[in-house]
Amino acid sequence: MSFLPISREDVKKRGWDELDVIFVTGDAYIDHPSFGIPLLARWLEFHGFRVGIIPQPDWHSKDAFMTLGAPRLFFAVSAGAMDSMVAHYTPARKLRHDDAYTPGNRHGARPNRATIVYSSRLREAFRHVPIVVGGIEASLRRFAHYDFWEDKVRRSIIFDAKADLLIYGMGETPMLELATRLRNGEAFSSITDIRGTASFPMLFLAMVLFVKSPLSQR
Ligand code: B12
Repeated sequence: MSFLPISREDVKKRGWDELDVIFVTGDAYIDHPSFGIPLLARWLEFHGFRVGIIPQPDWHSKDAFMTLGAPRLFFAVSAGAMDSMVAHYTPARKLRHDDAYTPGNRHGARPNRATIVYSSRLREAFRHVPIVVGGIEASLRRFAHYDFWEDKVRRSIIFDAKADLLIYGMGETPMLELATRLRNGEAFSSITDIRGTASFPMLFLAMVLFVKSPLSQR
């Protein structure tokens, strides 16, 4: 079985002119089912979707995020198998000097808070293409949450990432439903009812209701 496309040449070799879903990840592309991104990409491929992966893009500009063009359905973004802050620092806030999910065990191939950084670059490159975030970094930050690194409560990551949808926990079922419904012609903005997802409008509404409620005055 050949690797999934990571370049335009790979896309052409498969006889495709565009991709349906493009994954962006903070890990190297390791084609093994113990890694969430390749697992989900293979899962969509199995169901007939054309998928590609951009592993560990250089986040200093939008160029690396444009290597596969714009996907027909959406970008799927993850910091990797581990939270990027956990990958970079020990609980004592000391810098880790290696990274097991980077070739050569090298440190520094992903940014801090990679989900936010990658999504922002994608927004810069493709303003109107939907962005779905997932994996452990996004899942644990789906609502307002205590952030150990800044010692403060931060809002849902969906706002900082400027993403359209957040899939939390295991991604297989919600992602397949999302891709299938989009393929069948539903508009992205109307899909707010998939179990295991949190959408931008719903979270925004929840935030406004909370701010106006007596609970927030305590
Ligand atoms: C197996 C495992 C290990 C193994 C890894 C073996 C290997 N080579 O893969 C070993 C024992 C080596 C290990 C080590 C460590 N681990 Co560990 N490990 C796990 C464990 C138990 C399972 C991870 C796994 O393989 N999952 C299977 C994959 C397929 O699932 P997944 O990555 O979660 O992906 C799913 C979803 O997240 C989602 N998804 C993923 N990506 C995306 C992307 C999008 C766009 C979407 C929509 C969805 C999505 O869909 C996927 C499929 O359902 C988890 C706990 C857990 N139950 O998840 C901890 C866990 C990942 N480990 C953790 C930690 C802290 C560590 C260590 C740092 C511990 C230490 N102090 O040394 C080290 C770091 C290793 C390193 N990289 O250097 C933490 C990470 C915490 C965090 N906030 O990031 C976890 C969550 C445990 C915990 N609760 O504390 N670990």
